[in-house]
This record gives sequence, C-alpha cells and structure tokens, in this order.
Amino acid sequence: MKGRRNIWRFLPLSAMLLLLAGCGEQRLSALDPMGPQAQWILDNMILSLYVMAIVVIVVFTLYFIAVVKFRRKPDDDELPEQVEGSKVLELTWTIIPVFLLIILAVPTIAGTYYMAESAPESSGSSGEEGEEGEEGGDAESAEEAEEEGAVVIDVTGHQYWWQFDYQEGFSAGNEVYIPAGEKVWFNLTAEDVIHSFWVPALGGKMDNIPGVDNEIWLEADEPGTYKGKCAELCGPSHALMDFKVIALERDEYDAWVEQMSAEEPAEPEEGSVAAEGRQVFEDQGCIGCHAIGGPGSAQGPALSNFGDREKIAGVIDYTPENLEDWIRDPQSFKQGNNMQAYPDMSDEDMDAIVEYLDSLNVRE
Ligand code: HEC
Ligand SMILES: [Cu+2]
Repeated sequence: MKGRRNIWRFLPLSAMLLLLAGCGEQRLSALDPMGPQAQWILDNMILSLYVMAIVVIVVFTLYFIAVVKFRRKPDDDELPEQVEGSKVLELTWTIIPVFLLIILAVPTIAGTYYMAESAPESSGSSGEEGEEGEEGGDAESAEEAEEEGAVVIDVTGHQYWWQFDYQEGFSAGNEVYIPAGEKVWFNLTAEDVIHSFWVPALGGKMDNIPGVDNEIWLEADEPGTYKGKCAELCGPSHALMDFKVIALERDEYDAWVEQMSAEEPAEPEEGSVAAEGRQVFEDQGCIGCHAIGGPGSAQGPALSNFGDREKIAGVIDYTPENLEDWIRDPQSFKQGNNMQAYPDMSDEDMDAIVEYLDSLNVRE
C-alpha cells in the first residue's frame, strides 16, 4: 500500500517536481508535508485522486466498449432498436456518485473541523466574553490558547512584507520563529489590501484581510526552515512577498524569545563602525520606519534581528553588496514597494549602515 501511494504521489507530479528541482532545500512543496495539517491535505488530495481515477477508468471503459460493440457493421442497413430511458441505469448513476461523494465528504468535513479548531479548550465560551472588542470569538480563542502556553503570533500583511508581532511585545519582519512539534496560532490581518498566508509544507492557506481577524494554526514536525508565500495577488510585487517560518526546538525558541524581548537591544560598541552605522540609521530616518527592538511599526519590517536573516526583503540573497543595492534602490528589486530610496548616500555612511545591520543578530 505504501509503495503504491508513492507512485500516485509522483506520477502526476513529476512535471511539478522538475519545476521545483532548482529550488533545493526550500521546503515549499505541499506534496512533501512537514506537519500534521499539510499531511492531512496531501492525504485528502490522494484520496480524491483515487476516487477520480476510478470514475475516469469506469466511464472510459464503458465508453470504449459501447463504441466498439455497437459500431455500424458493413451489412447493417436497418436502424437498431430505439430505446428511451432506463430506470436501472438512472438509479445506478445516481447512487454510485452519492457513495463517492460520501467517501469524499466525510473526511473533508472532519478535516475542516480539525483545521478550523481555534484553540485548545475554547469551545462554548464565545458567548460570554465576546463583548470585549470587535474581534469577537477568534481573538478570544487565541487568548485562551496563549493561556494554555501555546504560542500565538499576530501576522499583518503589507505590500510586500510580513509583520510578525509576538505576545511578548516584540516584532519580527519576514522571518517568523516558532517552536517545532506543537501547534502555533497565527492571528491574521492586513494593513492595506488582501494578502494570504501560506506555508505549503506546513498547512493550508488563510487570507489576511484588512479589518478582519482570521486565524490559522500550523505545526512543524521538525526544526527547520519552511518557505512561505503570499497567495493572494496584492500588487506588482506580489510574487516577491516571501517569508520564512523557522522552527526551533522549544528550548532554543525560548532562548530566542528571551533575546528578542530584551528591554534594551544590544548597542554596538562605542567608536565601532557599527556604532557609526547606528547613528546614520537614525540620521537618515530609517528608524522612522524600522523598529530595532520592541514593538514593530506598520511602516516597515522590524530589523531587530536583521543579521540573522537569510534573505533581504524576503527574496534577495543576503550579501553586503545586495544590501547596499537594496538601500540605494529598493524599487529595482521589488517594484512598488514602500521603502524610501537612498541613491545619494555616501559610501562611508553606507558601509557603516551595512555593518550595523549585520551586527543585529540574536542567534549565535
Ligand atoms: C518610508 C519608510 C522607510 C524608510 C525611511 C526606510 N525603509 Fe527600509 N523598508 C521599508 C519597507 C516598507 C520595507 C519592506 C519592503 C518590501 O519588502 O516590500 C523596507 C525594507 C528594508 C529592508 C529589508 C528588510 C527585511 O525584512 O528583509 C532593509 C534592510 C531596509 N529596509 C533598510 C533600510 C535602511 C538602512 C533605511 C535608511 C537608510 C531604510 N530602510 C529606510 C520602509 C522604509
Ligand atoms: Cu501579498
């Protein structure tokens, strides 16, 4: 059974795998699930594939039998017997699809509830405390999840970056850290237009809608990096609105949170190039859009741990040259993004700023 399953997995997908072959260890495939929700989605896809395959095989077999058996033969010159209607046939092709639909519906509905599960032990409470704010039941269930010790992260979609606000009061841009092996809850909303939060290897997608609070949970079986995408066309750089989910062992995650929520983010050593960069960062107004330490802002991604980033702005390889090019001309990388350009910054200031940003690391 297992072996056969693998064939089903690979046959229709070989073309897709070829397309993805250049991507390396990106973990961007819904066909290679790394968490329980993604596993459920794949299992259901395979089940539907079986059902559809059976229908196709049966229908086409009957069709070809009919074509061959009842074709006109050389000495046929009379009309065959003309029949109209058949109760048996009508019943058969009504009842069989009903069974097939039940086979699909039962797991689909069960799975929908499984995925829509809002939080541990949240059932039945939405009536009483729902008055507090406009958020209604979702925010409340997330609160309860937090009480249970579950990690709850607020996710805001912006053209074209992701803001991740943690309950501990700090913010992370474009790369979200979670503990592996447990359900993590994401409260989804958007600042400007509709975006959609999708980490194919971990689970389903859910829209980020301005003024609406959506909720989704994801779980990563193992520590690792999982690529995420915006899955709702949101403007010219929609396709570049990538992010990463970085799952850590629980103790590493706790250490990371502790670092990120430090009262005072570590200041660069006095007199160093990085300290100079810190000054330029303030003088040039970068600080107005980019938080370093503490809560984030809607103007631009928090850069508190920028030195740990694997990518710049979600899509550009992290190198000093690319960082400089980004600061000088962000539009050349992501058309229509909202960062101010600094084409005329002196090389000295630029080097200092690049050094400073690179010094902002929280992980060893
Ligand atoms: C008007 C607000 C604004 C100002 C001022 C600004 N930025 Fe940005 N910056 C943004 C926005 C918005 C993005 C996200 C762009 C995107 O990906 O769509 C961004 C992205 C970035 C990124 C990539 C972040 C990531 O998560 O990978 C870096 C690095 C950066 N800015 C550095 C700077 C520096 C250095 C300055 C000052 C010289 C600066 N920014 C000034 C708005 C601003
Ligand atoms: Cu988007």
